[in-house]
Amino acid sequence: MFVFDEAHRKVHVPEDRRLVAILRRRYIIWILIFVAVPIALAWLQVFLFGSHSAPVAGITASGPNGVGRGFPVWIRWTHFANLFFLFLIMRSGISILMDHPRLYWNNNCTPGSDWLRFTPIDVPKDRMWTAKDDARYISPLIALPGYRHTPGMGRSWHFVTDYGFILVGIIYVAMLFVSGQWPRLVPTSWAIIPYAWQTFVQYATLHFPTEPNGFYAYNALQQLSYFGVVFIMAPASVLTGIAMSPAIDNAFPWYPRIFGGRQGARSIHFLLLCGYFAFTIVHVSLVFSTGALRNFNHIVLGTDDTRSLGLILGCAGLVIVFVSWIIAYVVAWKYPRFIQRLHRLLIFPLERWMRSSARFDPAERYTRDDVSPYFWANGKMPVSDEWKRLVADDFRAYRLRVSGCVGTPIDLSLAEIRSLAHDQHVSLHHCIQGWSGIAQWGGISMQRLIALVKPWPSARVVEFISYGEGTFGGVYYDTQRIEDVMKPECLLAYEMNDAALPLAHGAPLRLRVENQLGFKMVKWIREIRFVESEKLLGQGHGGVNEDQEYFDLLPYI
Ligand SMILES: Nc1nc2c(c(=O)[nH]1)N[C@H]1C(S)=C(S)[C@@H](COP(=O)(O)O)O[C@H]1N2
Ligand SMILES: [Mo]
Repeated sequence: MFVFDEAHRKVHVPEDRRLVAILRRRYIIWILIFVAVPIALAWLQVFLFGSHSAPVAGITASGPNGVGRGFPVWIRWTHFANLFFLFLIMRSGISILMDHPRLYWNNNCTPGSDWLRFTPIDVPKDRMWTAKDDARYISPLIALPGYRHTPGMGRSWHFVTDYGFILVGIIYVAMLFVSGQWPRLVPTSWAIIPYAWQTFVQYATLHFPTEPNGFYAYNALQQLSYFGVVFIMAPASVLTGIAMSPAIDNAFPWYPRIFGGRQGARSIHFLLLCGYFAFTIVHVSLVFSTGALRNFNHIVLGTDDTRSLGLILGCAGLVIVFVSWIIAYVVAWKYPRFIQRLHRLLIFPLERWMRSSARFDPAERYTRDDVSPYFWANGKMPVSDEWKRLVADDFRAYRLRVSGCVGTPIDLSLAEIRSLAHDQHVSLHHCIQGWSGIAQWGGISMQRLIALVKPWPSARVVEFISYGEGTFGGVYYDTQRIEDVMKPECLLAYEMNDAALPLAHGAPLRLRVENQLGFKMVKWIREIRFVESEKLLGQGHGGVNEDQEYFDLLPYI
């Protein structure tokens, strides 16, 4: 196991490691209805009409090309590759989920409005309780990279393996159609529904249906569930994943609404995880209970016999999958920079395109009525004496310095900044941890500030330096590319929901940059500097979170 230093142990291995799942009663009832009612109906049907063993089999055997090709090599390898990637994705997804262990159907994430949570803690009302305080511990046996508050590495792994999953999916579906094997999965007649029901009745009443030989065709329920996983669940996972992107949501507000908003998409994304998990359990149980040797030979060797070679090689494949989890764990903790860089490399073309295309400019038009009643606060309040003096004096002595590679450095009081401009917008905030919230922000747009200071052409990056500290100490700072701060809605905010910016939310000044994740929006800004490259700052990765926690440099997604 990996050994942490003191600071990391406090964050990643807390004393309180309780993990509970609390589902609202209403949803327990819904689940019972969804599970129990069909089972009850199945029993009722058998009780009233007796059990029928037909007609469960074989409707897939009569596809247009006739089926009977068995499992060619591409099915067998994509099956394995899919298993390999899907499990890494599920494991890293669980790490990310635990960083905000609550699921909602509303964009606001108001405590108490969660439909499911994985924490025993009710959000305290009498003291500050940040989203980071709320993160839960998860064992690295279950999640990648596991422990508490590891969303940076979790995301890098999740995204790197996403490419594998999507590529395998595209190859598989393309081959399915090219080879004419698609009638195995795609129903061609509505008759499949009553057939699938009959099959379900048999399973539900503990009668195993007569199986068609799975090498050539599936029973109706099996076909429908494979169809569902490949053609509904997998695309839905990708689409709901995209709906959690700050750049997409603030450029195309209609898109997350398809899924019931940003948190609806997140909840569905989670339910799909549950779906894959449930599918895997049922699938594996049936593989073993309906002739393990033959089934393994089908999918591993592509032969229809009962040698034991398929089972042996199949188990070796499972060992490879298992070893991949251990390797992923070691890489996450020993070589996190490698996986952070790989993620950056893979996503860079997409990010560069999103940055350069005006289509992805934040354009969200929420209204004052949409503002969230509760807005999670995050991060560590500054503790320095300098800061405390400023607060005591209500920021009258505050000066914002803007300097570096600029033609006209400036040094302004808060009153001067307020008198310069009052730009305003209502936007949906996305934290890397998974929560969101809508607020109205007022301040001076970065476009105006840039016009004032006239950066040199060599200045490519803007550094925002805070009075506060990072999770593991050191000054909290982050950077933006000039192109991004020139986009609409990028503000230095001094107001939130028409009132002076509250201390917890970054007084006297904080950045708003609506096409990116929350950690880029430095609060309690002390100073702004224009520089040539983020590589010159800190450890060179673009911000305190990027340096210490392996967050992404350009989190548009
Ligand atoms: N100085 C400083 N700024 C910070 C942080 C921090 O820890 N310190 N946290 C960031 C994160 S992770 C988020 S999600 C937003 C949260 O803003 P809020 O507290 O107003 O919700 O602030 C960002 N700015
Ligand atoms: Mo965040």
